[in-house]
Amino acid sequence: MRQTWRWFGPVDKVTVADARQAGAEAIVTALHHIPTGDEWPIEEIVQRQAEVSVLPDGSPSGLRWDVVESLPVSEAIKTQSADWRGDIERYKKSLTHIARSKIETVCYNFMPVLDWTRTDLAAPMQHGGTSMRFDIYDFAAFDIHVLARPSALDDYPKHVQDEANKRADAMSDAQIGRLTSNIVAGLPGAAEHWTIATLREKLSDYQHIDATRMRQNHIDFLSEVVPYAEQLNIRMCCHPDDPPFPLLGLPRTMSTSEDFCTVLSAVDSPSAGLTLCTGSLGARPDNDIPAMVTEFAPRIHFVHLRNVTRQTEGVQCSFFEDEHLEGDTDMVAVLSALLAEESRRREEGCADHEIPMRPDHGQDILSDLQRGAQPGYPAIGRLKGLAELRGVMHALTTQTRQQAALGEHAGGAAPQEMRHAASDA
Ligand code: DNO
Repeated sequence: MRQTWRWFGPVDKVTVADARQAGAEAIVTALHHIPTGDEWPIEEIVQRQAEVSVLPDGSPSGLRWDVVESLPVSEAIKTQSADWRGDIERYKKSLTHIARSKIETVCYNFMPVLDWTRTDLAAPMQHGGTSMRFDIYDFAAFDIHVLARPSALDDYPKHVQDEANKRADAMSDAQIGRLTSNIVAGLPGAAEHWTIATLREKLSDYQHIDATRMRQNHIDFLSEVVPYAEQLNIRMCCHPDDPPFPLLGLPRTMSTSEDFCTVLSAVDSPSAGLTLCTGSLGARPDNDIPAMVTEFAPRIHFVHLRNVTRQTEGVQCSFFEDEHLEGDTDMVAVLSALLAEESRRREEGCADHEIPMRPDHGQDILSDLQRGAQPGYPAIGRLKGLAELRGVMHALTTQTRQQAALGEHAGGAAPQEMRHAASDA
């Protein structure tokens, strides 16, 4: 797999030089300063490519911009309101410019209003570092008491409401302020940043949009954009909802295998695919991620690898971002399935046989605790995650290669998947 690294551009306190030392082979970035819905001018793409390719002393970094994460989809497109058709035209123009710049993979999401959401950005871990958490009780306390959404109570079971009430009573103004800003201000990479007032307005735009309508709007968007992306040789890949369940009464429709199946079979093109994010999908007990890799294999165009530990029962749960090989997802099984898919593609001679992956998020450890990089995107925590994942990939590839060699030595035909892995060597 191609080991990539997310970089937020020149404002990022973790530099391209840091990414290189972490062993990254390519960069994932976006033109985060361009407002959602506007066209990405080719000159700006080219400029960002140049920023990726050189180090501060002017020497080449050896890295290139590999994946766009994200080309955001506007709220107008998600709700099919205002100038959504104009936004689609501008989206296509941006795709044209991205393709001309020789970038082939474009990640996006179709989450309504909020992108990824956490309640705590720096929860203390036993080892002395910090990590991000989503706490369903704190989230409900925000929804019921701070946002004061009229139908909030309908969305939480009684025991969650009771605990949320207690928490809201016990929170200081500073704690309420921090919780509110964590939820509404937008985490790194989020295309939109709200206040309580603008969030309320946005929620009202979704009054008549249920999950079925939301899914259809997504399919309509892809039906317009994907045939065009196909001509440009661009692979679009939708990031799952994070967390993978409805928030604030909004429909989240890219949370499960069934969700992906509905959309990807309605728009059945290799240019419509998914960003397999183990951390997002893993926050739901009913998502079997290794099985999802096998189910969607040819449509996986980009991979985010991280792990979460769920801390409460049920679909709407609390969780924290664990170390990359800890947590509830069997990362070895996920990587094994992904490597098998890469081997299959290689055997078939696919040009895109190597799947770009990145170590998604990281805990803040060591000097991360002083550096103050973007929440979830520290240097050392991600470097550690990438090193661990690289170790697993190396072990799996070596083992399959050795088994295949043994099989050949014994004169027997190597089983199919061994031959796949052997051809990777
Ligand atoms: C969080 C990220 C997401 C992702 C978008 C893709 O860390 O994985 O913000 O970039 O949802 O559109």
